[in-house]
Amino acid sequence: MTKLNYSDVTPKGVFLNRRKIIAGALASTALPQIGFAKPLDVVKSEYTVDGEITPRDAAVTYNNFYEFGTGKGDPLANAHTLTTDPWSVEIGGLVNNAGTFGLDDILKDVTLEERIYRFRCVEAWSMVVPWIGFSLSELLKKADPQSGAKYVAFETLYRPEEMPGQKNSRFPYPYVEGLRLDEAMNPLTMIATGMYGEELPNQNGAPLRLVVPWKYGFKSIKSIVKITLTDEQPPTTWNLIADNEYGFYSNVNPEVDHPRWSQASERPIGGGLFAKRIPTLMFNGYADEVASLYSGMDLRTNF
Ligand SMILES: Nc1nc2c(c(=O)[nH]1)N[C@H]1C(S)=C(S)[C@@H](COP(=O)(O)O)O[C@H]1N2
Ligand SMILES: [Mo]
Repeated sequence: MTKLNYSDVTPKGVFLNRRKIIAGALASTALPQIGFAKPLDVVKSEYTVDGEITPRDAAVTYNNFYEFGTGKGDPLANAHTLTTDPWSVEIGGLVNNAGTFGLDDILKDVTLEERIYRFRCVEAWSMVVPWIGFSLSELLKKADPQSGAKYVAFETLYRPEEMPGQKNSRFPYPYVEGLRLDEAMNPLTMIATGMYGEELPNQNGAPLRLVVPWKYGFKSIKSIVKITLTDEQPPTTWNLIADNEYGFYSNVNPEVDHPRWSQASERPIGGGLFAKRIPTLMFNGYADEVASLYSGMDLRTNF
C-alpha cells in the first residue's frame, strides 16, 4: 500500500487556493482559526489507514471541547481567546525527573511526524485525521518513570477567564483523563501538536493534546498542562459524570453498546448529513497493535 501524507493527497494548488477561499469566506463572519496556522515541518510515518481523510474544514469546525461550550460549533467560536504561548507541562508523581517543561523544551527532543489515524467518538461519529506529533513514550522516558508507576494521569488547563464553559458548570473541571502505563507507552499513543500539516488549532486542543486511536475520543484529552505518574487508577472526567456509561478503559468496541445507543456502526463526519454509516471495528481497527494489552480481561466489565 502506498503511504501518503496530507500534503501528498491534497494538490498544492487546491491546498493554497482553499486557504484563500476559506480566509475570504470567513473575513466577514470573523470566525477565527479556520484558516491555516503555522505550517510544520514533519516526516511521514508508517501510520496510515485505508479510506479517505476527513476534510480539514470538518475536523476544525465540528468539535468537542466542553471548556468552550457543549455545542459542536462552540469551540471554534470561543477558543481563539485561549492563550497558548507561553505554555508548560508539569510532569510529576512517580518519576525520577519531575519538573515543569516549557513547550519548546518538550519539542526540542522529539521528531514530529505525521500519523493518519482513525478517530472514533463515543457519540458514534468518526473521522480520519492526519495528526502531527510524537509518541507519548518519548516524553515519559524523559520523565523517567519509577518502577512503582502503573498509571498516567492527564489534566487540561483550568482557566475560567479564557474558558467560558468552565464558569458555573455542572461539569467537574479541570478535565482529567488517564491511561494504564502500558497503554501510555504503546507506540500508537501520541501527543499531537498539529494536524493537516499545520499547528493544532485551539479548538482541537492546542498546543498539545493526547491522541489514543483505539479508544473513544474523550480519552484524547486536550490542552494538557499536567501529567502525573501514579500507582492507582486515576479519575477520568466522563467516568465521574456517568460511570455506568463511560468506563476507565473506553476501548472502541462494536460489541459493547452505550446504554443509550449502539456502538456497532458510526457516521463519518464530513461526508454530508446522509453519509452512509460504516461498521465500527474492534479497537477502532487497531486490534493487531493493542489487543494483547487486554488479554484475559473481560471487556464488558472493563468497558
Ligand atoms: N479538555 C477536553 N478534552 C477533550 C474534550 C473536552 O471536552 N475537553 N472532548 C473530548 C471528546 S468527547 C472528543 S470526541 C475529542 C474531540 O476532538 P476534536 O474536537 O479534535 O475532534 O476531544 C476530547 N478531548
Ligand atoms: Mo467524543
